[in-house]
Amino acid sequence: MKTVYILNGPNLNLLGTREPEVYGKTTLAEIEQSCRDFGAKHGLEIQFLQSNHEGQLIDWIQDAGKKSQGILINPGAYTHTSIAIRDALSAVHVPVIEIHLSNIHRREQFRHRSYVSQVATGVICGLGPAGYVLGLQAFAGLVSSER
Ligand code: CA2
Repeated sequence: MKTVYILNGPNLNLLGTREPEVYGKTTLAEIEQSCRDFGAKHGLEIQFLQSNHEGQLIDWIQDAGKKSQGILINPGAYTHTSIAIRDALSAVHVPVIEIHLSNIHRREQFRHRSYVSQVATGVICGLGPAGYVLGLQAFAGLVSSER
């Protein structure tokens, strides 16, 4: 079975509990469930993880490089600040999809720059929780076309 790591960065554990006008009412647990449902139907094993810590995310990216066929990552605010996460993603030899719930290009200027996009295979943003499953759909194609 093919494995996809779905990594979530800082504060995404708060989804659905605060700022629903920006991020909606869906919780991260509900997003995880829809990813697991999709994975079960399409033969993907899902490793769904969230951390508020940069180093932990980097450790998981390195694990994913060894143990998975793809990474779907919402790096949260580290998107806009972390060269370390960018370098970790750059070092793995699996496709990477960057995802954001909100359209970062419609928001504050400081969110327009992503260090991750340059090393991502693709980027999904602004489509809310549905973006996660869309990312997995892309992976189902990307993964099977590469093996
Ligand atoms: O739109 C996205 O998915 C973001 O990655 C979310 C990050 C933000 O820093 C990025 O610019 C765009 C923030 C995640 C924080 O999520 C919260 C959820 C509820 C309440 C507070 C924060």
